[in-house]
Amino acid sequence: MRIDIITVVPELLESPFNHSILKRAKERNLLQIHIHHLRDFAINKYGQVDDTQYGGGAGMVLMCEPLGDAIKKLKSERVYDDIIYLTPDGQTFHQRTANTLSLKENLMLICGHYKGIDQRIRDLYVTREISIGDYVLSGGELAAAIVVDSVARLIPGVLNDETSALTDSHQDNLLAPPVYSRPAEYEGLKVPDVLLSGNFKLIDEWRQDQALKRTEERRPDLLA
Ligand code: 6GU
Repeated sequence: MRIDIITVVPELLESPFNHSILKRAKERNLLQIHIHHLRDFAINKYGQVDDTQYGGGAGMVLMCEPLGDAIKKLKSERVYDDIIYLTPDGQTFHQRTANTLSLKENLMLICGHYKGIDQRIRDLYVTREISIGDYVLSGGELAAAIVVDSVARLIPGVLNDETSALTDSHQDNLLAPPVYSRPAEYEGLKVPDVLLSGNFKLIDEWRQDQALKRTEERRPDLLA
């Protein structure tokens, strides 16, 4: 999978993709990430990429030409399955969205800033608009990092144990059950006996039961 990200703050995206699972995905050539600085497409020598909004009101808008030029250049180089705009007024991101996106070949992510991007860029080029939740971030970059992380780990071959993504929280609308590692007793708290029993049928049942209990307690909305 190839992911192109257009941003006015490329520094924000320097680290998130260079560690742990995403680093491995890139090393195995299962994932390529290319960051594009919108300022390289500025309309003048001052690096201008934003302007005040028509009709008045506070806040700047990322203007048409730089963003349009950046998108057109990338589109001339390959076919994109989705051109995604990260925005608090987009569709809320869910595990099922991550599952869908993990099957794509080429994705383009556009990070908004200030008041967002000119509506005509959305009308002309954007095929999907994503919000990561009902709160406001300063820009789309951290949201883009979250989307990329959740999608990349689902690409076949990225996780060592292929079944491991299937047992994540949210993968079947259930939260994950509790997990334990050594020692068998810590500060007086014991690992549940069933996990030490070696009876994998019982262990499976216990985990299912715990996942259901947790979901009922913490996120009953997932069961509705
Ligand atoms: Cl995608 N962008 C911004 N700026 N704020 C957000 C968001 C995205 N999702 C939730 N809040």
